[in-house]
Amino acid sequence: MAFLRSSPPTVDFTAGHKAGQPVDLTVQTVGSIGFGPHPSWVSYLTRTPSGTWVPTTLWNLPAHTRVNMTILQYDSGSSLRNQFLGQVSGTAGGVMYLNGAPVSLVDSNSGNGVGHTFTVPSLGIDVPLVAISSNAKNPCSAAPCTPNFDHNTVTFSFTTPGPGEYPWQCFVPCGLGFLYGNGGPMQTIGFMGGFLKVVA
Ligand SMILES: [Cu+2]
Repeated sequence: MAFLRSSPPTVDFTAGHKAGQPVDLTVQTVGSIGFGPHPSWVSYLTRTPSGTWVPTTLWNLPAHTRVNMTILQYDSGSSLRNQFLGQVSGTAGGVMYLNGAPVSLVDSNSGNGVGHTFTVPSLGIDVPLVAISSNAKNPCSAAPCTPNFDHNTVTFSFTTPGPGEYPWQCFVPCGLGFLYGNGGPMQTIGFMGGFLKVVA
């Protein structure tokens, strides 16, 4: 019951924010978190403004503000079930940068496939996170992962809307061992989904 009642912390990106200034938001995706109540679960983690990695997917963000997002993607992947999710959408310029190169569409049936997506349905944001090879020489096995492990760096920007709570989630059924991959971490806040808590 303690677990059921508990909620992951919210990382605050509004403290000290000056109007008109962008917010830098860095997260990582890992194939297994390696600690806590579900060490084998796939997860996102968030880097706080002071540089600490926290297993959470909840963020306070200022309204009408550009968010410069970096996603460090340490997981392997597969083909998307719905190819529509391979289209980058809702980001500045309609692009993401994959290890520095602009990308607007990912064909997950070629290459390493897609590990996870960062998707905010109500804002039309979708970013497919290209996977590392399933034969990667130096995969990370427990979070927080450090950049010396194999990963892809995905960067993009978007602008927050007015105040409200906007759910986001991964749309890859990445909950291995659960029915159709959609249970466990896919249904648990702090792992493969969370909220943008946009405040005025
Ligand atoms: Cu996922």
